[in-house]
This record gives sequence, structure tokens and C-alpha cells, in this order.
Amino acid sequence: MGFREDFLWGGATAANQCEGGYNKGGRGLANVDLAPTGKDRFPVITGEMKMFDFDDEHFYPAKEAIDMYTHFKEDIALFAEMGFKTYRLSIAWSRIFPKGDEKEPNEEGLKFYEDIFKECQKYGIEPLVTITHFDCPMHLVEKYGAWRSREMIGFYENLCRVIFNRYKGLVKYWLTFNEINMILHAPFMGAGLYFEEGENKEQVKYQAAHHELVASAIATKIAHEVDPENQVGCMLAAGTNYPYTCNPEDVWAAKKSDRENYFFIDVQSRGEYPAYALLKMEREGIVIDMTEEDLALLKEYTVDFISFSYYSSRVQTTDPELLEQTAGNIFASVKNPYLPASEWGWQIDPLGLRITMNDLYDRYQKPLFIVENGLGAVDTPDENGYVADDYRIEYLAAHIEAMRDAVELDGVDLMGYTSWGCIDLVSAGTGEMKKRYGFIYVDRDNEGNGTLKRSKKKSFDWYKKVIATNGQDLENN
Ligand code: P53
Repeated sequence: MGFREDFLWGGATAANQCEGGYNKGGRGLANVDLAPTGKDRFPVITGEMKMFDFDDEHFYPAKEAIDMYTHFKEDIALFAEMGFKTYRLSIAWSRIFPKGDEKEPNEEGLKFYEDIFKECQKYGIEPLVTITHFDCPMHLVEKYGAWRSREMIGFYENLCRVIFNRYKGLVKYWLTFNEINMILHAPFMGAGLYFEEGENKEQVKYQAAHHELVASAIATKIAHEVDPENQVGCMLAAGTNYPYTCNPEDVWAAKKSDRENYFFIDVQSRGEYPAYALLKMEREGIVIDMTEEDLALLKEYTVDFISFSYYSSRVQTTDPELLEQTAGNIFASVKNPYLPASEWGWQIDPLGLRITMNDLYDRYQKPLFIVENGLGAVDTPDENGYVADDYRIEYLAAHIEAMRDAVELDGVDLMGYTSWGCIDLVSAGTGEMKKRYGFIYVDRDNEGNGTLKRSKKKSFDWYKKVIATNGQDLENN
């Protein structure tokens, strides 16, 4: 037993967090470029503070990021050295369609990703492509209000047609929307949604989510038509909710919170809106514009596999005092007294990964793919750029062991594992460089200083061994 023979080991990145080159190759401006560092990041990514262009008061880390735009060959060679079977990356929509609503794509953008995929092919690395990892061309935000508009479905469909045809034979694993449930928690970063005063935010978010869900179904349809080899997955920011106590009220709060997230995957995997969601919307006065054709698409074109990110479990409570402490986080959760936490307060729970995998597999009975997991930590390199990141090895080993238990002891069908930020990159939540996840260190700081030089951390050789033994040897030596 153990992991599948063809288990897809690798690492994951997102265009806006690593590429940089925000105005190179004809690329258009995107929502994700406009998330600054500092205290205004949270109001911007949640759609409360308007940031539709750069200003002089803020630093925008995505503009240059780690400049993978020019370093990709060097970076992919390092991934290959670790033995990656797969590399998860995302396509920047505004490289392919700079404004988003053009008829014809931008050849330079298409060529850029073709070069990346060919580089992967050279090493036998299977690309796993996120079609949209939080990004939306700013022109679509300004002209149509991004995903609140039904027209977005057509623009997204064009993007999909173009990339599926162009990369046929080079790419066969696709994810439609990164962390689709993020639209509820960080709506500007997640879906380009900015709110006007007095607007019913829940109404806007669920209507936008509906458009994304239909667009995702259409993408699945086209992917299969263009190449029957294509496999399409949904992508959830996962992490099971625990009740804080065995008070049934707490258990119910945890279940409600899980359903808020599962809602998306219920639609993408089972093909219809679950009754609990329809009734909740009805009670809250949320009315979704939904056509018969939409419903038919959702029903027919469900996903092939379920992918998700997992960093931590979550805890729900009904205790008013505890509830107060949870406001202002991207994912509201009470502190779990049984778990240690990272330097950023993310609680570390490897068994929670096994629990989450079992929950998802019980619910959907489709192959799972862990496409993000890892530890964001401060690294201190020596003069050669080497980091002895035993804390990261420890985190990853514990999680890989838990996922092995889910496979070997519980029978969960798992396709692969791509750890987040296999090379250091910009944090989505905070915009920092200091919050590092990589096996590869990048010399760049929070203010954008540094040589961008890449160097291997201790975890580099460790992960190489993990892959070589198909996850059997997790020792840190
Ligand atoms: P960072 C929380 C907040 C923001 C994005 O997060 C998140 C999450 C956790 O679910 O989602 C993913 O960089 C996301 C990545 C992101 C990663 O978590 O704040 O898909 O883009 O970088 C880690 O430490």
C-alpha cells in the first residue's frame, strides 16, 4: 500500500505572488496588483477600500514579486532537481487578455506560458494549472464590476477556450478557481468585488459566486471537448471546523461554518445547489439570478477531482466573549487550546488534515488533490543563503504522515500533493516576503530590497528524498 505509483509530488505558486513583470509583455493591470502591504491591505482585499490604481503612499509587492517572469528557467530547474512530478502554477488572466473583454488574445502572454510548460515538459514535470488564482483584469472590475456581472462568464469562457486549445498536449490538469470560497472572505482579492455604500454585500457575493460556479461548469465542459485527457478540479480553502465544546449549539455552529465552504464544492461536484443553501438565501432575502440553462450546465459538467488547500483546522463557538476575539481575520476561528501556532498565529494541526481529507472524501467520493499546505515562517539565511529550516521540515513531515494515514488507513484516494510556495514568494494575506514557505530561499525583503538570488534550504534535500521514496522516508537527517 502507500501512495499511488503515479502520485503527483510537487509544489505550488500563483502568478501574482511570484511572477512580477506586472507591465511586461503587454500584460494588463489586475486586482491582485493593487493589494498593498501594511494596514490598508485588509480593507483593500475585502473590498471596503477603493484601490483601482497605484498611488505613491503604498508599496505594492506583486509588481516585481520574486521576478519569476525572468527567472522561470532557473526555478523550474531547481524544482526538477527536487524530483517534482508536478508543478502547480496559475495563469495571469491579464497576460492573455490584458483588458479581459478583447476578442483576440495577447500572443506574448500565450507564448510566456507555453515556454514555461515546455520547460516543465523537458524535465517530465506535469503542470497543474490554476486558471484564475484570485486575479481579474482591472478593466473588467471597472467596466463590469467583475464577477457581479453575468458577462464575466463569457469572458472567462473565452480565456478557457484559448488556453485549452493552445496548451493541448502540454497541460492536462486544470483548476478553475483558486479557493473559490475566498469570495466570501476577501471579495476584492478573490473576485474583484468592490462594494458601494449601502450595498447588500451578501447578495453581491452570492450572485458573483453563482457566475463563477457556472463559469467553472462551462470550463469543465470545454476542457473535456477540447481534449478528453483533460481533468478539471475545483479548489477549496479547506480546514474542518471543530466545535469549541460539545454543547450542541457549538456543534451546530461548526456545521454551519463547514457548509458555508462546502456549498461551493457541493455545486461543483454534485451539480446542484444544496437545499440548506437555497433555504438560507431565501431566509436572508438573497435572490440569485439563475437561469434554467445555468442549472443544466451545473448539473451536467461536474468536476473530475476535488482539490483543496489546508493550513489549519478551525474552531467555532457560540460563546459571545470568544466570538469577539475572532473578528477581522480572513477566516474567523477561535483559538484551539490544544494546538501550537506558527509565528503568524496559524494553528498547526496535522491530524486535522486527515480529518479534512476524510470529510471531503466521505462527502464527494472523488479523488482528492492537496494543492496547498505548508508553514509560513521567518527564515534566517547564513552568508551563503542556506537556511536550516528544521521547523518547516517538521511541519511538512507531520502533515505528509497524516495524509499517508488517510490513504493507508482510511482508504482515501489521493492524486497528489503540492506544498505551497515551493519557492519563497509574496504572502497573499499580508503582502510580506518575510512569511516564507519555500524549499528555495529568495533574497528579497518586505520593502523590495535584495538581489533575488535563489538558494537551497535544508528542506530542499529533505523533500527530494521524500519524493524519491514516494513519501515513505520522512526522517529529518
Ligand atoms: P499567506 C488565507 C489568507 C489568504 C490566502 O497564505 C489564503 C489563506 C489560507 O487559506 O489562501 C491561500 O500567503 C492562497 C495562497 C496563499 C496561501 O493560502 O497569507 O491560495 O495564494 O499564499 C498562504 O500565508
